[in-house]
Amino acid sequence: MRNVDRGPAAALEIVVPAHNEAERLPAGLAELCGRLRGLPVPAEIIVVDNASTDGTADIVRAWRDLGPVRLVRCETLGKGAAVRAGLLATRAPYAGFVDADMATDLTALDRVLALLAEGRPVVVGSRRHALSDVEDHGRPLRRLGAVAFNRMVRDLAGDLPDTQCGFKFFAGPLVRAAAADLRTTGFAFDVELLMHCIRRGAAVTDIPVVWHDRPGSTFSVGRHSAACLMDLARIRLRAGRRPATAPAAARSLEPAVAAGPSQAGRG
Ligand SMILES: Nc1nc2c(ncn2[C@@H]2O[C@H](COP(=O)(O)OP(=O)(O)O)[C@@H](O)[C@H]2O)c(=O)[nH]1
Ligand SMILES: [Mg+2]
Repeated sequence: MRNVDRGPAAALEIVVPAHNEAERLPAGLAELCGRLRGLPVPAEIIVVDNASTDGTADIVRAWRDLGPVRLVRCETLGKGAAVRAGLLATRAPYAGFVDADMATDLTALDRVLALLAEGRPVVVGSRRHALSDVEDHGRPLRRLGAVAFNRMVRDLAGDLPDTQCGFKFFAGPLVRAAAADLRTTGFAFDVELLMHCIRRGAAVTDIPVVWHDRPGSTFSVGRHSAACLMDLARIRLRAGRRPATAPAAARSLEPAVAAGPSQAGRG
């Protein structure tokens, strides 16, 4: 099969973890490829097929003629395991990950790139940023759970109000080192990944996002909450007594910049 001409080496690699995403992935890849074409630097996508049993891998193979997409297979189930495999396969100066449903509006990529180029080592989307525009159709239990979860992990994740947004970007060498240390395979992996970055002295910059409530979420409060709490307990045990936060401010506040055209703030 012919691959598209990849041109110059990618400055940014974006990991998309995908577990049985045959339905959502085509639209997601189309959106992401379209957005990458508008970026000021060459960028590539790495889809991590996370032990899928549907046509996820075939979709990615067919896509290689249409855009700069690589396929990595990860047999260990869990978003954390998939993101880790993808990040460890990156080589670019900047790397990050987004969810297959592209729920976070990709217009934020311009801001991400500008901040990374300025030398900010960790730039993450936050749905709880005062300037974020979050469309969330009544899932009060999940929202409440998210608030409680984020309070519990404040000391580990640099006081970030939203650790779970699937839109995080990093300096490449930093995140490859942090990913190598990552042990959490499930949904709580973001907390451990941020902790490993902060322990290396990196500040976290959170930015506003426009977030769309996309159907087909694979996270279930009922099925995944207990596992997340167990994972948190393990992260704490392994973290030991050392404070997780870097000596300097672990969270670096971004100046007030709007997330996009609509600015109905929800924090
Ligand atoms: N549930 C689940 N999702 C996974 C797994 N591995 C990778 N993923 C991916 O992790 C992302 C989770 O995003 P999503 O399903 O939209 O969950 P959300 O957090 O509710 O928006 C998707 O891209 C999934 O395909 C896994 O083992 N289980
Ligand atoms: Mg989603």
